[in-house]
Amino acid sequence: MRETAPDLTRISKYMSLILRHKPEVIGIHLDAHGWADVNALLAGISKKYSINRDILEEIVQSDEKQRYSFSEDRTKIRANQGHSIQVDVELTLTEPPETLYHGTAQRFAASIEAQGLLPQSRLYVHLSPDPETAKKVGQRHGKPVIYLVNAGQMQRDGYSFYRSANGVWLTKVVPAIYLKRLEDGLKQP
Ligand code: HQG
Repeated sequence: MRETAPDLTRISKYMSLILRHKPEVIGIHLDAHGWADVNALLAGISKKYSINRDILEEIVQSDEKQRYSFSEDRTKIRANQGHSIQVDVELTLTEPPETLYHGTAQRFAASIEAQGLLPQSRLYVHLSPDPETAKKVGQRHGKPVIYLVNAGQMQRDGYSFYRSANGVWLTKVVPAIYLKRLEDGLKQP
């Protein structure tokens, strides 16, 4: 195991903050498509963490959720999804599978069952392709609860779905009628 591994995680979290939420923390800005200049990003991060082009390449390549992409000429970088700031990362409108999943914490369940899923601070509601991934997402917030999302019916009813470059499903809102709580862990009804 490399000595620097924990630092890479810390730098990656800082990159998520910069590239999804607050580019101003290092005094840079994102363009309309969410791109940041790689050199400006490196200069900004290096005030806090030791980083260079090779380390950045390693973070992008080894990220377990493939959170970041370089532009074709590799002069720019952006987060693939998860933004709270208004950028257009050129998501592809994609036909969803019949069922998608959303993992959340038990304490949000009553509100979700009343209001449906809302994007909260992000631009989209994030949905997972399988219940195991949804469970991990839910666990970030507390005791996990998983919802089945009737994505096929939503699409037939006119809702749009997008798949990010790293395989996360995104949609603007999920009204409560399309949600079904998985009562028993990961067992499907
Ligand atoms: C909840 C991670 C009350 C929602 C993950 C969630 C994901 C409501 C929380 C990505 C609600 C927002 C996004 C309502 C939704 N009432 N609570 N009506 N509607 N909520 O972190 O989906 O590791 O913004 O259930 O893997 O948890 O960062 O969204 O619990 O892909 O790359 O409001 O972030 O990726 O929380 O996670 P978040 P999320 P990264």
